[in-house]
Amino acid sequence: MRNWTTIKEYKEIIFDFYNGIARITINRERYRNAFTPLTTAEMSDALAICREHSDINVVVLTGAGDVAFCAGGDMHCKGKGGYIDEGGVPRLSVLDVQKQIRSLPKPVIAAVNGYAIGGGHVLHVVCDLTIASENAKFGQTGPRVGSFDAGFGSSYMASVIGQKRTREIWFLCQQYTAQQALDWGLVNRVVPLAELEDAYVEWAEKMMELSPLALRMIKRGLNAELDGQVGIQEFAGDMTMLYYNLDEAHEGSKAFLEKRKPDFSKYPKFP
Ligand code: S0N
Repeated sequence: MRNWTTIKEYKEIIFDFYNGIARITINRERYRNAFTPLTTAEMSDALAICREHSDINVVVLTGAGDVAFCAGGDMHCKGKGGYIDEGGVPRLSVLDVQKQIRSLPKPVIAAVNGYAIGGGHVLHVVCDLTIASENAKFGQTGPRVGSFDAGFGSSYMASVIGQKRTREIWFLCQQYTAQQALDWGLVNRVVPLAELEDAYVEWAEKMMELSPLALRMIKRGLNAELDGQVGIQEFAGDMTMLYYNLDEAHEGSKAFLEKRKPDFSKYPKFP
């Protein structure tokens, strides 16, 4: 038994912490952890905290209970223009959560503890690593229930498992077992449900022994290849952050403030 402590109280997610790991648990077991606009707003808030806090090294995304990871958008909220929030505004805010997961400069593990369906399936796809329990089931249902995700839910999935398999998942709307998902490279590892927490804590702790900056740059590079100008912007942002750690970067601004010509000649130019 690990002692997870609450980071912040929410209504539809649990956000807790253990030994450098922040865990976001979608807490709507009654509806197979389908997300509402409030759930996604809370997830966005929690992910922003994960970005800011330097004592958080790895993030885990999972679902409450032992039946579902996430069954996608809550169809009770679906209205004209999106999922209707408490103020009556239609939203597609799970897309913001997807972007936050991909741009978070820390590894995100999806711990899939049951059904990962529809928008819930896409959530695990955009995570860096997926560990599934043996009872997990995977699939898209959009074309059956009147929705689709032609963004990361299709194009990024295709870069993970290939075009043919992605088309099969979307065009047939079938469910796949954890073993099938492992065979396709859709998940990294399958464990008994009772061992899921041990498995993601073990992987998180392994990653925490490695250079966080190295992992961050690898994530940025893998994203940049697929994300065009946005990916390059994020990659370049991190390069600028590193550059600002060099004396060379400060010579320019120091010279400006001292009203002299900058002297960059003393800084190394490696071949
Ligand atoms: C997950 C399934 C297979 C589980 O089956 P099981 O174990 O037999 O349970 P059920 O009896 O079916 O369910 C238990 C209760 O939970 C309710 N429920 C389940 N899923 C949902 C849901 N998605 N919305 C609302 N309620 C849900 C059931 O109704 C049941 O309630 P009661 O007891 O009152 O009958 C099975 O439940 C299943 O197939 N669920 C539906 C899964 C599905 O089709 N999900 C897709 C939903 N749509 C999306 O995710 C769209 C994607 C999307 O949202 C998006 C896409 C692009 C851009 C933006 C967005 C965005 O959302 O923002």
